[in-house]
This record gives sequence, C-alpha cells and structure tokens, in this order.
Amino acid sequence: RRQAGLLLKPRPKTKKPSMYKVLLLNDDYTPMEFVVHVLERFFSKNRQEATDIMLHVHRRGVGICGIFTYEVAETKVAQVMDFARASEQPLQCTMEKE
Ligand code: NFA
Repeated sequence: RRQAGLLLKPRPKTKKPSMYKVLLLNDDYTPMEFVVHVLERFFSKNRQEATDIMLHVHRRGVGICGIFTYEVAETKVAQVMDFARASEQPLQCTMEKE
C-alpha cells in the first residue's frame, strides 16, 4: 500500500490480482522438441529460454512456464492441453496459485 495515513487523500481501494503459476509436468513420452515448441508458441519464449525450461522440467519433474492472472493462466493451460491432445502427446500443463 503506497498511500495511507492522515496526510493523504483517501482513494478508492485497488487490489492486486492473485497470480498463478502455469506449470509443465514431465513425462516419459513427449518429445523434447515438442515441449520446446509449446514454450515458444504459447509462452513467447525464445529457443534458448524454451530449451532451458524444457530441460528443467525433464530433470526435476515440473517447471514454471510463466506467471499470469487467473484468466490468462486458465487460457494458457487450455491452449497447451488442447494442442497436446490434438498432437496425441501426453504432455500435462496445470496451474497453481502463486
Ligand atoms: N521427458 C521427455 C523425454 O525424455 C521430455 C519432456 C520434457 C517431456 C519436459 C515433458 C516435459 N522425451
């Protein structure tokens, strides 16, 4: 809160939206190149960033693709899940409150 106290004019309360992490989960079958493509296409990562995130997920089991407001996170998850399903890949994408 920036403005509070007697000297400052009261102003309408604004509140920061809750933010949500969009996560990718590792599996044994989805090709690495497919995951890199997903990160480039839906999360606007460049090739190096996408590769780094993909390898993190591959090694650690889970990784963060980005942090968004609820509605944007929900849309990203749906886009990735639709694309993976249409491509017959088992890749899983989920979201959790930050
Ligand atoms: N583990 C997958 C493989 O070895 C690659 C992968 C990485 C899958 C990140 C899902 C998420 N082909």
